Amino acid sequence: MRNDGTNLVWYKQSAYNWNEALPLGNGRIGAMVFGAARSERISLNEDTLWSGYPTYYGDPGAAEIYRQARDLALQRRYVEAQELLEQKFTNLWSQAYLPLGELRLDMEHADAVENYSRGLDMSTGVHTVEYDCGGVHYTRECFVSAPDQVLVLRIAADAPAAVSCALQLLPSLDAQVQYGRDSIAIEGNCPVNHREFDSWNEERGALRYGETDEEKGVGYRAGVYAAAEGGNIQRRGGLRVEKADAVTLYFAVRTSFNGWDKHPVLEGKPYAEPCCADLEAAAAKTYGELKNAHTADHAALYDRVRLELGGGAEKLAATDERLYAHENCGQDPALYALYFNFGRYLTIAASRKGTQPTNLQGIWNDHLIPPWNSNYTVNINTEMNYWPTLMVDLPECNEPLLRMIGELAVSGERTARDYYGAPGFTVHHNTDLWRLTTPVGAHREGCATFAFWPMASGWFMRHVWEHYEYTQDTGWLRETAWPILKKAAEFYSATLSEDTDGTLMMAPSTSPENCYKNDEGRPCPVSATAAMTQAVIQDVFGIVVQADRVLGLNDPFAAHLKELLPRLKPLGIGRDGELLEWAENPEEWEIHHRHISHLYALHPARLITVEDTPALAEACRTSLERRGDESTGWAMGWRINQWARLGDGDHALKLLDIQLRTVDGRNPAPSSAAVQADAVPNYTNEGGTYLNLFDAHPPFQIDGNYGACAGIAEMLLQTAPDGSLKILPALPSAWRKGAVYGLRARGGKKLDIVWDQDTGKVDVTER
Ligand code: FUC
Repeated sequence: MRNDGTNLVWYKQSAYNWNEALPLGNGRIGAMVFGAARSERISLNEDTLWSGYPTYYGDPGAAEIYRQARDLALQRRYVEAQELLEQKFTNLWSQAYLPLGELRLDMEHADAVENYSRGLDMSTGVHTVEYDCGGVHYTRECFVSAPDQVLVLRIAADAPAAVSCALQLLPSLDAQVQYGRDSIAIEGNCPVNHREFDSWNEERGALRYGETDEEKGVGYRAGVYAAAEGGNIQRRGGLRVEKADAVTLYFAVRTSFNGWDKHPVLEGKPYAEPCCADLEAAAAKTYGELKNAHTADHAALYDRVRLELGGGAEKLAATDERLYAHENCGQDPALYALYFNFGRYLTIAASRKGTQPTNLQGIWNDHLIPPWNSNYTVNINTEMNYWPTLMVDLPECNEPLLRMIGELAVSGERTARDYYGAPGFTVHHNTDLWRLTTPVGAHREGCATFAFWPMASGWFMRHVWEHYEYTQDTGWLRETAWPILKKAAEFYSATLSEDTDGTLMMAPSTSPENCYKNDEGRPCPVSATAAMTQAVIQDVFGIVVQADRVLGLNDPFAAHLKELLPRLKPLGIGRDGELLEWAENPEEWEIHHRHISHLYALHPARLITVEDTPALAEACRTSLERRGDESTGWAMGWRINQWARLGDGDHALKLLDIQLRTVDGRNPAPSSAAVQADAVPNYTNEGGTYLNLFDAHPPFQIDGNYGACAGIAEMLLQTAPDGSLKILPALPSAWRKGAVYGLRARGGKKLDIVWDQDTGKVDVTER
């Protein structure tokens, strides 16, 4: 394992729990490697292994309810609007992302081992476990190959006939297990997460395995095949490898998933044969061939960007020791580069062309009933997952998100029509493999806070537009993006209402998950409009106008939006100088709320900038100060980006430092507000980082990893709305000397930046 302090995540002990295991993936197959010398556990996932099948939770009366709620909101009768929306507008919850199973390996050697280490080399995507036992040096390498679509694990020893082990493939779901002479397979169908109103566990649902084909979920087959060099393999419970010189295991999985709108059984894809074919094709190659193909494919993406922040011998220490030392105020600038690289690594491992986009846990989940269903929460989380993608030059990894947006533009058409009587399409705050677009909440009291929010379709247009901005692919903009952009704008232009002052707004609105204190002293999320709603709409209209100009279309609809733009209700400033979050200026119910959605215009959009709208930028700063720094994992990730946009690198770094604090409660000299490992889902403001560098909401949620990675990129390079580059716009004073190679700017530029704050020298090379 090559260790330069920025590419290797490594430890001197095996993982104590799942949040210490290390992630591998090829976008589709996910693996968490625990790495124990004697008893290896590898927890397995496949990105289309979700509960359910295509379902539409329609409600023919919903559009009328929306109109009534709108009229109430326009009259500022918010409590009545909220009750109406919650009781009559919300519907059932999303389906869930499911675990596949576990590969177990028991080595037949003594318990006591020496010189143990395990590590993930992010530059190769290979996980290695090494140790000595009984005078023999053992090496175990594991990777998940994109070119060969298999997980490969090889156990080797420096003495002949030293590898004896037992092997099991354990399903997480109800499945049939089949044993061959040197293989094990599991086959089954996913359950359906049965949803109903008024059930005590309506959000989590009840997993049910279907009896008939109609009732069954995604079919799958996963298999492991073992090839021993020397020795032999026998069937004993699982498989037993005896006295081999080395053994290579191949793992493959395929599912029947055939698209969001196809029943996975009645219209499913074949999967058993393809799974066997993957195994056969891989087993026909040598280990060296598989590993070379994998590392070449991985490095071609990973090597595009490099960040250097200096550092000395401290960077060679084990990752957990570095995290603890950092938290205890040690200096380890290379730790930021390691964490930045981890974000890039996770993009490559979890989002590849043709796969599903990353969900709340990327592609790694071992819970049968995962927190928040491990779904796509699209009022921040999914979007955040894709913030770094284009900046760190991985446009091909953006494809799964763009494809999902295209699919939502189809599934969300019905929701726009049935729930709003509007054209175009809309997406509320949750979606899943089946491209749910209807509001969830299932009539639960208070659910409007998150469920009434038809703005995700608008937010996604920022991702569509940025894909064009970074790639400059006008063909794609014309053929693929333009119809979607237009459709999103159609929905918002049709749902605008005129306020008493003549301005246009979308009523009612909520500001994701936040509430204000109403006149009765109770929390209320509903308002006539919200800063985020207004900013999203302004952004979408502006994007369509710009796209029309780039494509030279002179589309009359774009001209119509151009006329609407100056009539939209402008963003306002509140009594304390903060950016106004709702239509009026009520007191926040939770002043330190994790969401900072009202600052959408500053980031991710670029409607507010320090240069062009200084008063609003100042209001954003005040809002951030009022909200505070301490928050859940992703919420701190977002704050890093916001502070970077404000040009305050020191504050951005402060946030990064808080995000890097450990949450396992085992820091030998804790100076942080530590929370328990395996914490149950909660909304505390005690986010941070697990020892495997995964972001802790807590619980584990991957968005914070991506958010912080993007935040670091934003500290180093931004593009102003007029296209000019901002080099090192938020460089922290502590990063005296450094370099970043290969970051992308809008307009398709690729830059190398080398700086020295002591001499004031900055070299910029455009590639
Ligand atoms: C949103 C956030 C929560 C959590 C959940 C998955 O509801 O407000 O903090 O991240 O998504």
